[in-house]
Amino acid sequence: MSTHQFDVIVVGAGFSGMYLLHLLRGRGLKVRVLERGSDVGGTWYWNRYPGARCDVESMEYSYQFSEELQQDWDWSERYAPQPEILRYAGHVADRFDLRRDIQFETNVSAATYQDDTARWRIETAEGEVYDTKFFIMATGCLSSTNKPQFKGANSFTGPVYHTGSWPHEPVDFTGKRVAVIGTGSSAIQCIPQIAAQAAHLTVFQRTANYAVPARNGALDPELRDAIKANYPEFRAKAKQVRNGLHYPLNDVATMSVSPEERQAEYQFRWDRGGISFAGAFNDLLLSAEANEVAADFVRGKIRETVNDPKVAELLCPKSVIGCKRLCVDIDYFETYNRPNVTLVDISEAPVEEFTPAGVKAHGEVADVDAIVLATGFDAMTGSLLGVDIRGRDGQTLKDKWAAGPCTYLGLSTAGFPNFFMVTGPGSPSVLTNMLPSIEQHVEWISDLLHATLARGAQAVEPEAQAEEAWVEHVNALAGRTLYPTCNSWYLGANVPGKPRVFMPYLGFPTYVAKCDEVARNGYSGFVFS
Ligand code: NA7
Repeated sequence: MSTHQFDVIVVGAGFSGMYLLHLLRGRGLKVRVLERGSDVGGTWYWNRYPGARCDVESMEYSYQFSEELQQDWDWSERYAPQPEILRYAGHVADRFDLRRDIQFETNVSAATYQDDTARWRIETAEGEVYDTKFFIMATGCLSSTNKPQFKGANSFTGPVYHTGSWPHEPVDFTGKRVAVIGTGSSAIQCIPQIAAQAAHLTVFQRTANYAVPARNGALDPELRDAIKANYPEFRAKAKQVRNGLHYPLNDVATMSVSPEERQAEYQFRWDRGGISFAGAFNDLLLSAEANEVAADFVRGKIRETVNDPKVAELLCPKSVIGCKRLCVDIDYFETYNRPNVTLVDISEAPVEEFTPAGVKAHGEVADVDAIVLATGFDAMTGSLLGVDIRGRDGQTLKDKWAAGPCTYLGLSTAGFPNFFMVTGPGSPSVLTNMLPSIEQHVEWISDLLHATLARGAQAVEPEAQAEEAWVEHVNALAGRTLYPTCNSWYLGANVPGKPRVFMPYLGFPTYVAKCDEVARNGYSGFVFS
């Protein structure tokens, strides 16, 4: 068997892998991207469920590394639907001729650092072997589906779908009885669409979720032109905001204004639509009192919208708002007014089992023809630990991270030389607009690769001390907020047995400043050997 030799092997052809390929290839490196899907797009390739759409506005959820690209591409809606984002990814792949260096339908199974040569040996499930100097996981934060092991799972006679690995051909629910398990972001997007098509929809809800209206619609051409007229400035402003998003952040504490002013601010944002609701005041996730006021506003809206008071009460979340990712919905709560929708509360007693006819909870079986698992992902670490990654002296990443992920800057981990992650745990990633975060990571990693080669070094890796300090810093930031108070996937709390550690870094601008400082100081915290 021949071994293919590369300078860089990248795993994943989503937005991270595509930009890595473009940038590193342009800088003269021999790069190969290995991708399990049959085309580019990453999360947008897999999440094809009805209603899938980005919760970041389309004018922001795009690359900015090429002015020509951002000028040429036109989005059709305020929030881009999944098929359009996938077309955009395809357009980028065509435009920069990326596919010739991407190997599709290739599942990386193992990656082993060779101490003697300071190179990585990459193996695929298809039996191929690659030898590379640098190894980069660009596998995304939400790529490994969470499929709970329901008792009797195989006994159900109908199809079972997961929102995160939806079939490529359209699924027709017309005339069908459907169960949806889960009420996270994916469920909140697909429930109204499925309800509109199905004969009956039964939703199994373990935890009620906050959602704010998207107010989606055709993209206003005047707004689009105004942004395009000054795109770089628009992008630069967004980078000053803690989540990298260009939205109005009201730098005022909740309780410092009168109740009337507070209501007016919340209402303004409710009417405006989207996650800028979270920016109504500056202490949403810092003060429990402030949070409760905002939560109460949303609960009031749910009660106004849902006709049946009992159903409305079940849909009213009790937890901290924004602690889990705030969902952006289109007619979600309204859907519960439909006569063909039933809500089953499983907060006290879980789904008991799947039977041949359907889903059993509270001793009763809901007879259905199809089940949709909208049960989320083994987020942030699932895909990284899904590959048997072994660093210096054969240490596995799984062992190293047994008590939770440890990284330096969310990009690298001690004991694993020449190995990098894009949007890894300990980076701002999922708490920001992913595209600018990805671009920042990719450009920073690319510079570090070049600095390594320029020094004639064989390997680069973080110092254990720098990593420990970073992990402490990430935890300390989260500890000052309300984020650790709920069972979110940010903490790994949605996957049984996963260590409870807050994984994303809070604050895009401070993160970027830190990365710049590290680079300016000759990559402080890294060892070149
Ligand atoms: P989420 O947000 O993790 O939601 C998953 C949902 O599935 C959530 O309501 C879970 O309830 C529920 N769930 C998970 N396991 C079970 C079991 N065993 N029984 C019943 N219900 C269960 O994933 P999404 O795909 O919706 O969204 C992920 C991200 O994608 C989102 O944040 C956006 O960034 C895009 P729980 O709340 O854990 O009680």
